[in-house]
Amino acid sequence: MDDLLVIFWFVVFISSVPVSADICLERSGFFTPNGTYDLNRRVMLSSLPSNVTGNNGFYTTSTGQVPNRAYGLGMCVPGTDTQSCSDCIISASDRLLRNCTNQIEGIDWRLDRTLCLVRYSNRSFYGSLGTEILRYENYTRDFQANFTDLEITWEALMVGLIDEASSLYYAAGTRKLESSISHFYSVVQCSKDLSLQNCNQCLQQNVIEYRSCCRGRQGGAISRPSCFIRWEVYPFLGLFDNIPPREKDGKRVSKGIIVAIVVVPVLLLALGFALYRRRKAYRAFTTETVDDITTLGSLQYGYKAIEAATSNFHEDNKLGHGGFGEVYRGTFPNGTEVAVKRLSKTSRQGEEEFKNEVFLVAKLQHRNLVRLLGFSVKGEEKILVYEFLPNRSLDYFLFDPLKSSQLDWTRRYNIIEGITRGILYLHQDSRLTIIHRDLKAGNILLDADLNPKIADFGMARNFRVDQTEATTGRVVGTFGYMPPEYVTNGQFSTKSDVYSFGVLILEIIAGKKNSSFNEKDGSISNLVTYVWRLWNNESLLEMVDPAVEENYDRNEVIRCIHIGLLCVQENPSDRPTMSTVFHMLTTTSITLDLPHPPGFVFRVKSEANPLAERLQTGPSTSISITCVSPR
Ligand SMILES: *[C@@H]1O[C@H](CO)[C@@H](O)[C@H](O)[C@H]1NC(C)=O
Ligand SMILES: *[C@@H]1O[C@H](CO)[C@@H](O)[C@H](O)[C@H]1NC(C)=O
Ligand SMILES: *[C@@H]1O[C@H](CO)[C@@H](O)[C@H](O)[C@H]1NC(C)=O
Ligand SMILES: *[C@@H]1O[C@H](CO)[C@@H](O)[C@H](O)[C@H]1NC(C)=O
Ligand SMILES: *[C@@H]1O[C@H](CO)[C@@H](O)[C@H](O)[C@H]1NC(C)=O
Ligand SMILES: CC(=O)N[C@H]1CO[C@H](CO)[C@@H](O)[C@@H]1O
Repeated sequence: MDDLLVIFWFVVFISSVPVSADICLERSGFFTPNGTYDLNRRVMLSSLPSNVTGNNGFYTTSTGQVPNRAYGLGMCVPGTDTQSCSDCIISASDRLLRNCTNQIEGIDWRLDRTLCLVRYSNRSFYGSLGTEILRYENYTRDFQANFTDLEITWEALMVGLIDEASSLYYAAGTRKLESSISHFYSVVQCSKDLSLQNCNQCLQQNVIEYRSCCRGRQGGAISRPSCFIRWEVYPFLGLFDNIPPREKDGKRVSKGIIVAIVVVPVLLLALGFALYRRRKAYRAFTTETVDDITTLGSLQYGYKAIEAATSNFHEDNKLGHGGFGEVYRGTFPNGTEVAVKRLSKTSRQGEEEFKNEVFLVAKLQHRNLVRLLGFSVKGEEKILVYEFLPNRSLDYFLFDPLKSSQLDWTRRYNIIEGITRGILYLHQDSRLTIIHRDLKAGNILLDADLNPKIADFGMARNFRVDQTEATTGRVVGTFGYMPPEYVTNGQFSTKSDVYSFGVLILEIIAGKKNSSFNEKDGSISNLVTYVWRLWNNESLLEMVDPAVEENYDRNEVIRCIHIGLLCVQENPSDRPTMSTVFHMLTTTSITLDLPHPPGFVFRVKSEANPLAERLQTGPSTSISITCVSPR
């Protein structure tokens, strides 16, 4: 019975012609501006932000008396923090008020730091399935990839997400293409006033719409009054932070089934969906549930427990010296291993400020960032507890003649891509703009499978989105990775991280440190300059680490070096943003600009300790630095 119903719905849908109504629905009629209905609508919309955030992200309400009563609905995707949800609802309401000056009904699926929905009408629409298309965005760029692979991947991802949304109203997930390193990222959401069955139907209609409007497109969105989908080839809006990719899991669903879904006509497809819903085979796609907002209390570790785990900070447990203090290995009684960072006591940060910062950083979760598990404070002593990664850091492999051969080109490429994703998340997708300020091989940790995870982020300072550049009186960073504008003027922005990232790419390819690189004849004393000279001589591949052997895709390597050179350009505004870098890496059809000469920095003198690489803050550090740009 269920199955027949689904097919029925598909037939109904196919015969209906989509109407593109955007956000103001004209079919419901018009009202007189400044009249009673308009007033009720405004009052109702202004009450939504607080009521939606106060009610778990979903709220319906109405204001005024029939016939001028205004009905409303507001919703944010699960896991959105209060501020972002409230901002998004306000932004959607504002747009509705601005654009729908006299339309009785309006609906806005808004993407503004998160995904939310605001809807108003003069009738009670709750529970009824609205299937006309409000809008579809059909991004102009075609995907330059194996088309079959692309279709199979897209549909398999959607099938899994729709199945999941059929019990939760919402799902976000990602799936890798077989034939490329790109992933599809997608979010599907139903309005929560619907029945789950209607939710399923509405979303399936979007899949069908996709086939007529948007096949082969890199990104797009389809909205109806009752549901919404969007997909991209990059993670957007921080909605994927806690979601593992599906490439491995996906294999459990037989390829034959997926191919059938792509090829067979729509009716069979509907049947397929219905049957699949029965079989629990789809659990293969289920994503992990998103963490709820962690409370500060649950992040706090007892100081005694930390002391015990590290045998009272015993030398034998010392892992090294990180950005702001010493790092120890700790083992809790249940066997859990952690990395414990004992912050230098010189930091003048107060306890409240420290806790706030920990709270913010603990919310940054991404598979390419080292996870902060918690903290501990006792008097002057401040401690951070991180996940423990067994494979130490990238520099340990990269600059060691014996270990570097473990990093073949595929691994190095995977590391470059992972670092890109991690920084992109910090810069743009984490709801705060976080500038790392000390990206370097030593701050890239490797997990058991040699996947990169960025360490030491976020504790320095964080920024609201509107604050993209700031100046600092103190220079914190590492020689060889610092961009010229930072060293000379103390200016830093996301483009400073891009510079350090460029150096890092070149180091990963060359297997050599930028700062201690020397040409045999002594003419060149850093890697960036050397690569720049090879670029001009068109002999780029000479720089590739001999440990990689001949086992690599020449075009891929050249493209990475090219991207590296674009990132280290002297003028920050010439450097690409991390999202551009990500696109350049994942979409080979994008033509890259020619790089301008790099800006770089070298040390003229440093008396105290010529080998000291780190320039930590402190009254005794005196530096003298010159910036030159080679011609
Ligand atoms: C509605 O009221 C606003 C301010 O009260 C006024 O500026 C606007 O002209 C009015 N619009 C109409 C159509 O009366
Ligand atoms: C809102 O109205 C403006 C001006 O009429 C228009 O340019 C814009 O596309 C509209 N936006 C939406 C989402 O309807
Ligand atoms: C909503 O407004 C339209 C157009 O004025 C009207 O025909 C309809 O009856 C109204 N609906 C309700 C429930 O008042
Ligand atoms: C495209 O991908 C499919 C499925 O992954 C594969 O069977 C086919 O050989 C690929 N075709 C090309 C031209 O790479
Ligand atoms: C969307 O893209 C397809 C090509 O894939 C094109 O045929 C269609 O006209 C586009 N639709 C819109 C609304 O741009
Ligand atoms: C249930 C609920 O939270 N209602 C609130 C909705 O918003 C208005 C105005 O902000 C409040 O007065 C209500 O208490």
